Amino acid sequence: MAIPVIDFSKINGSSEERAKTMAQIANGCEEWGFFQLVNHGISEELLDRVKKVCSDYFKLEREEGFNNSQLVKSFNDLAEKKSGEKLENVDWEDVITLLDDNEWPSHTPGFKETMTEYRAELKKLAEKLMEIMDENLGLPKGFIKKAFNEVEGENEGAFFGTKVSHYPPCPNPELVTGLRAHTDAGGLILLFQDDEVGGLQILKDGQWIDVQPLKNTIVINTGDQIEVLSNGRYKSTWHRVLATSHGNRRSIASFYNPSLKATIAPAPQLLESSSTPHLPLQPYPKFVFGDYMSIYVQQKFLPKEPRFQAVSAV
Ligand SMILES: O=C(O)CCC(=O)C(=O)O
Ligand SMILES: [Fe+2]
Repeated sequence: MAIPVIDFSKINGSSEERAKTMAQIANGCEEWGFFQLVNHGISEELLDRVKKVCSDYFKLEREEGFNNSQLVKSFNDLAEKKSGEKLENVDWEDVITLLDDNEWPSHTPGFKETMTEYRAELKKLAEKLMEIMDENLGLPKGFIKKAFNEVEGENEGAFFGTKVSHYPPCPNPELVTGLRAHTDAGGLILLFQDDEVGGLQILKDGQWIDVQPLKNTIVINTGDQIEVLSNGRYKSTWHRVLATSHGNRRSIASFYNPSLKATIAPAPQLLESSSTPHLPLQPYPKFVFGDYMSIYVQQKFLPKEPRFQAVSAV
């Protein structure tokens, strides 16, 4: 079993090709919560530069710090004991999050320029995909974007962040997780994962299955806010990253999330059984996204349902 791989260029093809691609994306959203795009329109030349600057950045500015970190010390202590005990409540990863106005790493040539260009491209791709989801869900064009960007009729701007992660080789990968299992809090996530070193898995029908590395594809998944907005038609999917003993896995996840001030609720058009065949047993709440995030930071690695309940009580 492998997650769907979709040729995104066909969305601009003949009307049959477009309809088929729309249906593939609908299936990816409804049945998997994850799919991979090939021919997504981001140039190979840009992707090659992104890979280079991110790997250079880790080598030049992060690797030494990672090797001397408390995480690695605790891990080595535990591994020496040979008790078989796992290192809990931590992730074997090194992370930096980029926004447009962050302080940029200064010792890696081309990092800021390349990542700024990459982020702009990915944001456009996210907005295209959200329009496709609008159409597939029977919502007016621009509905999801508006829900994420607007606060009381004013454009507040969605939150668009990019998380650059490295999962360095781990001498005893059975004793720690690369990134513990979770669903993503936000809206749409666009992941550029390593060409070769795997480790990302999703939970599908009770089984963990690999998100197979495919060179220069973009993996798409939907977060908790799309689940709420779609009234449960598009569920956020559990995923995790396994640590590996070989290779330094690079992954770059861009998150198109609501503004922290945006109000999120199921779309009114999707509240009826005519539009949503499997109406949720427990109705989804209406809340301000910032309140959801306050709960999420405490409960990221726990099931989402208690988060939905907790935020409805805020
Ligand atoms: O590194 C990956 O492949 C996944 C990262 C991820 O799931 C996350 O940052 O939420
Ligand atoms: Fe995630």
